[in-house]
Amino acid sequence: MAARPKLHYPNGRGRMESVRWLLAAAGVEFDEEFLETKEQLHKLQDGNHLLFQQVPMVEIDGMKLVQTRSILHYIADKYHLFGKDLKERTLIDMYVEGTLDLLELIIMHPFLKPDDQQKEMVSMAQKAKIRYFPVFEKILRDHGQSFLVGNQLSLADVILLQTILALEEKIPNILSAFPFLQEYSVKISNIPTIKRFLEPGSKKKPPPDEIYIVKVSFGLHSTLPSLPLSLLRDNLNLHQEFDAFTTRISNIPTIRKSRQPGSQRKPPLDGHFVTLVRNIL
Ligand SMILES: N[C@@H](CCC(=O)N[C@@H](CS)C(=O)NCC(=O)O)C(=O)O
Repeated sequence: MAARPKLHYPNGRGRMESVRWLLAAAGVEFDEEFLETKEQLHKLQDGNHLLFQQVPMVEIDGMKLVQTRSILHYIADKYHLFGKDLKERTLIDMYVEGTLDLLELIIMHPFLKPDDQQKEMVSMAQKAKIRYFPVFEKILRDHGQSFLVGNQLSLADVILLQTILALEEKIPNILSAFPFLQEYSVKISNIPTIKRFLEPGSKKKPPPDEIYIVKVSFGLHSTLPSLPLSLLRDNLNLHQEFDAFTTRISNIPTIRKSRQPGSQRKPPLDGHFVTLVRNIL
C-alpha cells in the first residue's frame, strides 16, 4: 500500500489549506508534520528537502513537492479532479488561478497592519462581488449544471468552495446577490468527502488567531533565508554547470531566434513602460 501523503507546514491554514481541502475532497487520508520551531524548519532546509527553502511541502509518491499550485495540480491529476481533456483542464486551471488570486487576499489579510485591515476588507469584498463571483454565477446559470467544469467535481470546485466559505466567515452575506452560487455552495458542501472535512474533528484548520499570526510572522518567516539566485549559485559552487546550462538553452533554435534583434522579445522594463502600465492598471 502506498504511504499516506505527509504535509509539512505550520499548524494553520495559509497556503497549505487548499492542499488539505483537495486531499480531503479526493477522499485521501494524509499525515501532517507541523512546523513549530525554527529548528524543525532548518532541519528541512539543511537536509535539502525544500527546493526553494519554502513550505508548503508535501511528501507524496516518493517525491517532495513544493509550490502550492504544482502540488494541487499533481493531486488533482492523480485523483481525476482535473478534467477529461486539455480544454477542460485549462478551464479548470483558469478558474483556479482566478479564485486563488482572491483566496490569496484572504490568506494575507490577518497579516496586514491593523490600520490596513479594514480598508483591505472593503476592497476584498468589492473584488469578490464585482470581479470573481459574477463570473462563476454566470457559468453556473448558463450551463445549469452542479459543477463548474465537465459536470463533475474538479479542483476548481474545491478551491471555489474553500474561498467562498473563508470569505463568508468574514462577510456572512457575501453571496446575497448570487443565488446560483448559494445553491452551488450548499451542494458542493454536501458531497460526502467534503461534508466530512467540514465537520468538527477533521484536519481543516480554523481561521488564524493572534498566536498563529505572531508565530508565523516572527518565528518562521524571519528565519527563512532569501538568497538571490546568483548568491545561491556562488554558494553551491555551481558556476560551470550553470553556465553550460544557460548556453545549452540559449542555443535551442527557437530560443536563439527569439534572442536576435527584430524578434518579438521585449527589452527590459524602462520608465516609459512602467508609466504606461500604471496608467492602464
Ligand atoms: N510560490 C510559493 C510560495 C511559498 C511561500 O511563500 N511560502 C511561505 C510560507 S506560506 C514561506 O515559506 N515563506 C518564507 C520565505 O519565502 O522565505 C508557493 O505557492 O508555494
